[in-house]
Amino acid sequence: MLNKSDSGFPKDFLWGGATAANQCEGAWNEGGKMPSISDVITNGSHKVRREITDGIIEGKYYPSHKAIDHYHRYKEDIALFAEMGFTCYRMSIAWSRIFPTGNETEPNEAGLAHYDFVFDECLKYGIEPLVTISHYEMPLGLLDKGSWLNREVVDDYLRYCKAIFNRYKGKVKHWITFNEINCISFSTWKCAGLKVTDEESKMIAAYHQFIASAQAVKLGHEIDSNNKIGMMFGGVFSYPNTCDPEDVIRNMEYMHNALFYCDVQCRGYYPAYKVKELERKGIELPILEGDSEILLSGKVDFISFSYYFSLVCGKNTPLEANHKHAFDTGYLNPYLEATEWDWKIDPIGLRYALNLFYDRYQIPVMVVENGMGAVDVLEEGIVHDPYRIDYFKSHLKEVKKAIEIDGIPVMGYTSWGCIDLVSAGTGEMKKRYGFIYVDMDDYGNGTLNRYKKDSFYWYKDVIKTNGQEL
Ligand code: BGP
Repeated sequence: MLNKSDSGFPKDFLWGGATAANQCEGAWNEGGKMPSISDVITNGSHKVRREITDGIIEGKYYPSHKAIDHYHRYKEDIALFAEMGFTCYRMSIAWSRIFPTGNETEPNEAGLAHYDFVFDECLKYGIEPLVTISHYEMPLGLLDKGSWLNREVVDDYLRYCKAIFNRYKGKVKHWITFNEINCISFSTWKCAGLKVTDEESKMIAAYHQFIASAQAVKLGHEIDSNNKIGMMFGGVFSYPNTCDPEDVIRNMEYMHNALFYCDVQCRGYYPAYKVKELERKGIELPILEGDSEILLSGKVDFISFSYYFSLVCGKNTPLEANHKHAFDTGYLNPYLEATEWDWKIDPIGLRYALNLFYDRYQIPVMVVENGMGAVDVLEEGIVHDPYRIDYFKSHLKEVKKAIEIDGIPVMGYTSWGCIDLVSAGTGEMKKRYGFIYVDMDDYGNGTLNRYKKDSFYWYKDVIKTNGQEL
C-alpha cells in the first residue's frame, strides 16, 4: 500500500530531475574515456557518423561531446538540484568511461572513480541516484563487431553491469537497463548502434537487448538484493482518430508495436501478437537454448517511461509508423495545444499512461522524463518561463490524480533535462527543458554559467510541500 501523506503524494515519493551522460557530461576524451556512438552523431537522429572536431556541427549544432561540461561542474549542478530539494537524480553512466572500447576485460578505474564522486555528492544531500545503464550510447569500439546484432555484445554489457553493480553497491539502488528501449524501432543508430534500418536487424538487436536486460536484472539482484531494476519505455501513446472500429483497431495494432517491448521485459516472454507478426514477416530470432528461462527469470521490478505528448492514429496510419512518422499521418488532435516543436501537450494523457501500465503489469510505475522543450530568454541573469511552470503544473496534477483517484503506485517523478542540455532529437541547445539555464547557444557562444529560471523556485515549492502546492 502507498505510504500516503496529506498532499496526495506518498511520503517517500521520489522528486527530482533527469539527465543523460551523452547530453550533458562533455569531456568525451578525459579520464580514459574513448568515443561512444553519441559522440559521433551528426545531430540528433542522423545516422551518419562524423569526425570529432572542436567546432560546431553542420554550421549550427553545438556538439554533445562538449555538452554542458557536467563532467567538471557536477558539484555545482548537484548543489543546485539539492537547493530545489531533489530526493532523486536520474542520470546515466557513460559505458565508454568504464569500458573505453567496450572490449576491455577490466574496468577503467578513472571512470569508476568519477561516478563514485558524483554519487557521493548526491548522497551528501540525501539525493538518491537512479542510474540508466545505457542511455542512447555504447562504446564506439563495439560497432566494429556488429553492436547489438552480435550476441557477444550481451556479454560486454553484462561485464559492464557487473562492474558497476559491484562498485556502487550500497550507493545506487535504482537502475534502468536501457533508455527508451522501444525507440530502436526508429532510432536504430542511437539505441542500438545499427547502421541498417531493416526490420529483421531491429528485431535481432532488440532481442539481444532483452536477453542482456533480463540477465542484468538477475545479476543485479544477486549482487545486492536491495537493487530495484526497471525498464524504460519511450512514451508513445496514441488515441484512435474516431470511434470508427477500423480506427480503433489500427490504434491497438500501432500501440502493440511499441508495447511489445514492455510486455517482454515485464512479463518475461514474447506476446502472441508479436510471435505471429514475426512469423508473417519470416523473421527468425537468434534464440539459443535456455533463452526463454533467461527472459522469464529477469523480469523487471518496475516500469518507467518518458512522457512528452500524445498521438492520434487511424486506419490510414501505416503499421510500421513510429512516433515520428505518426506526426506525419495527417491526424491531428484538435483538443490539444502544441509546443514550439509541435509536440502536443496532453497532461490527461499522462494519467492515462500511468493507468495503462499499471493495469497491464501491476508493478510500480515511475515517470522518469517529462517536460517542455522551449526557447528561453536570459535577460540580466533572469529567465521567466511561465509556460514551463504551466506545463509541469498540469502534468503533475494528473500524476496526483493517478495516485489519489486511481490508486497507482507511482514511485516518483524526474523531469527531463532539469538543467539545460543538448537535445537528443535535434542536437540543439536552444531546445531547453531545464529549471536551470545554461549559457550556451547552438553556435558555441556562451560561458556555460548556470542561472536559475522562475521554474526553479516553483519546483522547489512543489517539492517542499510534497506536491501539495501545484
Ligand atoms: C527522450 C530521450 C532524452 C531526451 C528527451 C527529449 O526521448 O530519452 O534523451 O532528449 O527525449 O527529447 P529531445 O531532446 O529530442 O527534445
